[in-house]
Amino acid sequence: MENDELEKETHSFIPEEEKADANYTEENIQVLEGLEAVRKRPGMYIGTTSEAGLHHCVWEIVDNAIDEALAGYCDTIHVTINEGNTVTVKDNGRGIPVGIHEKTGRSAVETVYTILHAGGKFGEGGGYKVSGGLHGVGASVVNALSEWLEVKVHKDGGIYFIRFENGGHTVEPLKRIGDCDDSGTIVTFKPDATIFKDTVVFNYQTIRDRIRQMAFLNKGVKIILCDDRGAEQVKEEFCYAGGVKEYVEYLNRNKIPMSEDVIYCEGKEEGITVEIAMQYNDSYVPSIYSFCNNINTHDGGMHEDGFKMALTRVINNYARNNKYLKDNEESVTSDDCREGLTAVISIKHPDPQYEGQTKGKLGNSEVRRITSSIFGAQLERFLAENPKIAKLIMDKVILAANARQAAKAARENTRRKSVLEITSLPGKLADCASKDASKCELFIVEGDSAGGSAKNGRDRETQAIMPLRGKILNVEKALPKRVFGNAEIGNMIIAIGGGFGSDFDISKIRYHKIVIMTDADVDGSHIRILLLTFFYRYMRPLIEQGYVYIAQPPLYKASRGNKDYYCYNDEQLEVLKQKLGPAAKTLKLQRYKGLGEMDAIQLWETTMDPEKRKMIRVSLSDAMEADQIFDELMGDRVEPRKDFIKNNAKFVKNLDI
Ligand code: 0RA
Repeated sequence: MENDELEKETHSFIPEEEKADANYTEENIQVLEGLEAVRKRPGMYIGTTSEAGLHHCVWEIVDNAIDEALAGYCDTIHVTINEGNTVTVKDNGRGIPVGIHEKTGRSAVETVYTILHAGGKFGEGGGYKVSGGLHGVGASVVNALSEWLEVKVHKDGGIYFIRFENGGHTVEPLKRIGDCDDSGTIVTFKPDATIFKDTVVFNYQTIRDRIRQMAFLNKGVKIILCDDRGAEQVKEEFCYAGGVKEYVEYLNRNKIPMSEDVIYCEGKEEGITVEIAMQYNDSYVPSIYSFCNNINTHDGGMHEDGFKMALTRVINNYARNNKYLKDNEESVTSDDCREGLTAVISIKHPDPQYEGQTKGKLGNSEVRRITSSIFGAQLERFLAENPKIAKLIMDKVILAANARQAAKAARENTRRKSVLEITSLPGKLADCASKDASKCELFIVEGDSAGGSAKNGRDRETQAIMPLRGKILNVEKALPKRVFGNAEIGNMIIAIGGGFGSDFDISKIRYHKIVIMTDADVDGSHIRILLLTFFYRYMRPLIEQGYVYIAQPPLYKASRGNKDYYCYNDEQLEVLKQKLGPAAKTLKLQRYKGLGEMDAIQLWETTMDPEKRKMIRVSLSDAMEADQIFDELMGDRVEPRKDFIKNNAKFVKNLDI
């Protein structure tokens, strides 16, 4: 039928000029005005014309293929970054309809790519667009912002082709260029450099990360990513039969999961699909990621609320029914239930409403009830069927509840104390002279001996020293509860001066650099983990605003004659040896087992002197990244070795041998 219509157009007896006129309807004027509007204000449609906007174009085209997959007609998508910085997205779906569209008098393909509000809703049961993005205008927006764009459709035995240039102007109408026995759609576009002024170069990592996420969120869809720009083709394939379940395993890859099992549930009510996976790990931080129609709802919303409600309700019920909580004990809170929980909540909604300043919050109120009921029922069943895992969960949640109650008691204690002794700073603190917080640094130093060296070596004007006894490293597991019983931590809270928890007031802190200085061994890394976790949980703005640092003491001192070289890692030592050549044999090498082995002058020169020291700033800018960085800092195995190559290069340059 569609082919007949196509025939009609190409072989009609109406003279060419008249035909052009006849087709120059109001709709066609609207078309050009529509695409022109996109070019005038691209930001309205893709947010920005920076690198992010450039990539947004790729997401829009990929979204269309994903929609075809979600409709059940496509299982493989190829995304290729071509030489010359064009991108091709190929799917094996039904192919975009090629027949003449009733309203526009143009082929459906042309209509989709040129009319701003032509969604996927033509043809029977076209279905809704669930992959977020621009709700069906994506194709035309990308076309409007492209130097050129080509579409090939394989459908009903024919290959059809159309090309647009210069912001979506049809070069010539859709035409049949060959035969085929498969079906699908192939779109290639070249972003317009006059629109994307910052860059038109696609970033492989950016595309890879999003494609991987898309594959996690749309289970079973195989997405093959190729980068054909370099001398050697880069090719990666993403396909996850387990969907969000595998996503959670991936997110927990650097953590130690509480149990191998990932709790997974899926359901559909009132046309809304809900998919949730969760797994606890040995950390204290919740990592909950929610999505609606494959878009990250970073400010949560009704699906997240429904999930949290059900989680808290089901855990409390199970705890009471199975005597983990006694009748006279108070219920666990929602926060208690989320400590160390990694979860992915993904829903698909035909008509999502987004709220909030950045539209990152899902507002549809029915979603809360539906998510809560689907997830609640399946979690309840899981706990009943898996009592061993249920026990691990109950123990963890109740530990969190106890810790919270202990913290509350400690807070009340601290408050009472601070009223009485409001001016007294801890005796162990060697404070600095300056009262200008923006210039002041607090070094938290492992061990009294290193603390002594630090006190003697420091710049008294701006550097304060707070030694910590090694003992607190035992609190590793039962963290918050014992933390508050710990005098050292109490001293630290008073020294920093901004309070803690929900009362924490960053405007009151006494130092704008809090530097953790521990030995480069396992104990040192435990203390660092403890302190970081403590700051993250109880003084989070300190980390969020970049006030926390990790000092980098050297690992080796290598001496030759009267020259000393400090090496901060094994790689640097290797570089030094190579640089010295045969003379390396005469090096006297000292491996520092702890900060305590350095005298005051050495500690100042290598680790504390603002002119020479290297420090790592602990930054947790957004939750996703925070999680990753935290993993790196928390992991026993992976030391925070940033920009190793860069540091090394610098090191080599400064060597005057
Ligand atoms: C609407 C209806 C039909 C296919 C599509 C949309 C479709 C759109 C895109 C965009 C990228 N790839 C696509 N694949 C399919 C099916 C109409 C029919 O049954 O012939």
